[in-house]
Amino acid sequence: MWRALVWDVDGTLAETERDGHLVAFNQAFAATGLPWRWDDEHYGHLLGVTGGRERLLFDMASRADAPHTGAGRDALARMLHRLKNERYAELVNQGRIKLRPGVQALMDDCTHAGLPMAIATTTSRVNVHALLNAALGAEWQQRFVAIVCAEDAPRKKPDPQAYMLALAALGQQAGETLAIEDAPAGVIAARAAGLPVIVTRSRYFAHADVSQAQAVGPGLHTRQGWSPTPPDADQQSRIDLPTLQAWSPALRVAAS
Ligand code: XBP
Repeated sequence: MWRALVWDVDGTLAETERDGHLVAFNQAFAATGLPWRWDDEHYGHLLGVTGGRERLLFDMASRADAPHTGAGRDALARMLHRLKNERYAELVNQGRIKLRPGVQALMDDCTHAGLPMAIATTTSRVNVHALLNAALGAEWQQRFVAIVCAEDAPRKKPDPQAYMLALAALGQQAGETLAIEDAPAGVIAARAAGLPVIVTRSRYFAHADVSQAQAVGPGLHTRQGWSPTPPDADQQSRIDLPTLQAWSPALRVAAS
C-alpha cells in the first residue's frame, strides 16, 4: 500500500509550460522591448534546463545581444523572471491553464482516504500558488503536508533535494511513497531519493527517456495506454486511488 503521494507540478498537474510559462516568457521579452521570442521547438529544447531563471541565463549565453557581463545577465534574468511570473499568474487567473484530466479526481481520492500528499517542484512558490489557488480554491494548501518549491530546494531537479525534503516532511519511507512526474529530470530526482515513480506523458516530454520510471502512461484520466498495464486495464475509467493501491506491490518490486 502507498502511504503517501508526491506530485510534481509543471507538466504533471497541468500543461503549464506550453500554455503558461512559454507564453509568459515571450510576454516578458516583449514588455522589456527585447526582440527575443522563444518558439515551441526552442522552448522544448530549453526545458532541459530546470528553473526559469536558469533557463534564461542558459539562453542568453548563446545570444550576441545579451548583456556581456555575468552581473548584467544575472540582473536581466532576475527582472525577466519576475515579469514572467507576473504574466504567468495573469494567464492562470484568466483560466488559460487547467489541471490535467484525472489530477483533481486523484487528489480528491487521497483527501477523502486520508492519504497524505506533498508537492516537490523546482518552480517558484508564486507560480505553484497561482495555479493551485485557481484550480483548488483558497484553502488549497491545507490539502498538502508539504509544498516544496524552488525557494526550499535551490538544488533543482535532477537533484533529489526537493523529494528528500518532501519525504522528511511526510515522515514516510521512500519506498512506500509514490511520485508522479512527467519529465526525465523529475524521474531521476525522485528515484535518487528512493521513491517509485509513475510518469504521465506531457507535451514537451512525450518521447523523452524516462526509463527509470516504474510505469509510464498518457495521463491519470485513463487506465489504457500504460506500460506496464495497471490493474483492471480493460476498464475505461481513470487511475484512481484503489487502482494505485492495487498496483503498488508490482511498482514497488520494480523500483527496488
Ligand atoms: C519545472 C521547471 C520550472 C518551470 C518554470 O519544474 O523547471 O522552471 O519551467 O518555473 P517542475 P520557474 O517540473 O519540477 O514542476 O520560472 O518558477 O522556475
